[in-house]
Amino acid sequence: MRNDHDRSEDLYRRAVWLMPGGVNSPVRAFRAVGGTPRFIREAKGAMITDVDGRRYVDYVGSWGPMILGHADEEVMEAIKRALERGTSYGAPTELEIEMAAEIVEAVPSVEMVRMVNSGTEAVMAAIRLARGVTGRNKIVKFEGCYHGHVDSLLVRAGSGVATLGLPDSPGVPASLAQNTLTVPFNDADAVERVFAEHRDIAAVIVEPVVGNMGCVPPRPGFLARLRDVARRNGALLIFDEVMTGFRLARGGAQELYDVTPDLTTLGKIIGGGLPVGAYGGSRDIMQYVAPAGPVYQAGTLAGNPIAMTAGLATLRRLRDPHVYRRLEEAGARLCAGLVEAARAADVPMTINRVGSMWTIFFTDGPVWDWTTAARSDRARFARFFHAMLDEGIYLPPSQFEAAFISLAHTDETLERTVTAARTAFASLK
Ligand code: HOZ
Repeated sequence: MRNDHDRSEDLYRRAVWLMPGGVNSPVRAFRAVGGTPRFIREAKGAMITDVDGRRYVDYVGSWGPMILGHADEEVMEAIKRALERGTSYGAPTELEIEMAAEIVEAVPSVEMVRMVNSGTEAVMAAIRLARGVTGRNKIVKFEGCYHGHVDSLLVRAGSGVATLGLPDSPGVPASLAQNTLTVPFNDADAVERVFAEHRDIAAVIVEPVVGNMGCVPPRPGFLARLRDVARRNGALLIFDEVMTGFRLARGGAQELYDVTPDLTTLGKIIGGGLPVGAYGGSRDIMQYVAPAGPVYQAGTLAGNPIAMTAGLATLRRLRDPHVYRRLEEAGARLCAGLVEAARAADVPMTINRVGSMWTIFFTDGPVWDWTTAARSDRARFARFFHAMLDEGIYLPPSQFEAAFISLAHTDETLERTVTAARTAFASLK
C-alpha cells in the first residue's frame, strides 16, 4: 500500500541515484531523524507545500533567509521587474552601491563591504583578509560553531557535521587544520589561555548567537571579553552574522549585544532568498581587499542584479523597528506555549531562544556550549520532529540547527504550532 508521501518517496529514490545522499546540502536529507525528506513544490507566507500536496507551517525558512515569509509580494514583484533587464552583467551596477549603503547604514562595525555568493564564501574571504592584514596564520573557533564548509573551519563544526556525527572532514589537509584552534563556546577564559599559548593568531571567529548547534546564546559579557582579548593580542574579531545579521536586530547581534567586531560576515537574509553573502569591516581593513589592496578575492556573479534586487527589497522592509518587536513578541509567545505544552506532557526539555531563533533540546539542564547541547536526547528529538511533521509543522530536521520565525507567522500559526506540540510531546511518553 502506498502512503501519502508517494511522490516524495519516488523523487527521493531518483535523487539518491543522481546526487550524493539525494540532496545538494546534507542537512536536508533527514539522515538524523530518519524517513524520507519532503520534496517541496511551493511556499507562501509561513507555509510550505510538498509535492504530495501536504502543507506545513515552516520553521526552516530556507535556513534563515525568509524573514518576510515565502514569496513575499513586494520581493517577487521587484525580482520580476529586475529579470526584464537581464540576469547578470559582470560589470558594476547601481544596485550594488545601494546594497552596500544599506548594509553600511545598518551594521555598526561595517564601513565598507564586498558582496559574494554565499555565507561560506564570505567567511573564507574574511579569514584570508584577517590573515593578510595581521600576517598571522592561526584562527580560533568555537566547538559546535559552523562557518560554512570552509576548509580550515570544518574542525569540531556544528550544523550538518554535528548532525551526521562526522569526524573533522577528510579532504582538509592536516597542515590547514593545525592552524585552527578550538575552544568551548561561552568560555572566555579558554580563549585567554589559547592566546597565552600561541603567538600566531590572526583572528577569533564566532557566531555571536550560535545557530549551528541549535540556538545557543552568548552568556552575559562573553562577546565583550572576546572583543577585549582579541584587541589586546593584536588579532581580529570576526562575527559570523550569516544567520543573525538583520534577524536579531537590523544591525545584527553586534547591535543587540553592543559589541563591535573587526569583520562581519553576512548571508541569508541579505539575499532575500537568492544566493548571496557579504563581508565587511572598517575602511582601514577593507582597503586590503583587491583591487584596492593585495588580498585577492573575486566572483563572476558577485553582486548579481537579481540577488541584489531581492536583498534590497527585503532589507528596506526591515528598516521598520516594529519588525523586530513583532519577531521578539512572536518568539516569546511561541516558546512560552511550547514550554507549557512540554510541562503538561511531563517531558523534560530546555528551550533556547534569542528573538526569532529558537531550539528545543531534550535535556533538563541549560545548554550553553557544545558539551551541553550534545547531551540532548537525539532519538527523542527525532520522534518529536516526526510527530510535529505529522501535525503539519516543519522543523529543522536536526537537533543542531536553529528554527526560525518569520513575519508571516501570525498568532494563529503560532497557536497552531503549540497545539501540534501538545500532541507531539504527549506521543513521546
Ligand atoms: N546550518 C546551515 C546553514 N548555516 C544549514 C543549511 C545547510 O547547510 O544546507
